[in-house]
Amino acid sequence: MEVRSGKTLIRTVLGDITTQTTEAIVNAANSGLLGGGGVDGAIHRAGGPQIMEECKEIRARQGGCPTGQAVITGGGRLKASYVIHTVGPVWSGGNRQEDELLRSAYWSSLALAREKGIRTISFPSISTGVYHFPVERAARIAVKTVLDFTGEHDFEEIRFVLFDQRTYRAFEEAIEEQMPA
Ligand code: AR6
Repeated sequence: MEVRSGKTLIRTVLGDITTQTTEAIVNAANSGLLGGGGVDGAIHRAGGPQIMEECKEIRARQGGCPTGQAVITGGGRLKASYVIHTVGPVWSGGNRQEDELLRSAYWSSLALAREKGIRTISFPSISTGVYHFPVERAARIAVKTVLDFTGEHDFEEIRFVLFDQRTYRAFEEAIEEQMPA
């Protein structure tokens, strides 16, 4: 589906984020920045070792990436020129600032992209895999954060790339809910 928020095109796509042609793709990383499973593993496999080299430099410089924040590397062999690595919260019942930290992961990624002059960006569904954040709740937060950000700043396109039908539906429903026709 495609909608507009101000000048920004917001799209949902069912698919694999590693093949997207937006200038940047976002990685659902962990604070250590040393790779892992899920979308993180897929991005490092597809992008090759250069991305990990840059992650290690960031680790050496600043000791990783706290939950809710974001860092940027090149895209290695990916079509995307940049990977923005953000760290979503691990779900532990909802009383440990999980909502705020998830919002912050999306917001920090968008702020960093804007700082770098990036105009098109793809997001996966942060925290809803290994980190077990409930997907409908996460989708509402993701969409709200993108709508709030694009209320202040334009992108050309912000794309949500969802890996399975249930997640795809959750994002579509969140958009329908928050952008009544
Ligand atoms: N393209 C798009 N989405 C994908 C892809 C892909 N190629 N592969 C998986 N997903 P997860 P998290 C979806 O677990 O919950 C890692 O080990 C997946 O189906 O990747 O934030 C990191 O190193 C789900 O909908 O991220 C961290 O330790 C979504 O991406 C930890 O997992 C997020 O699932 C982060 O966990």
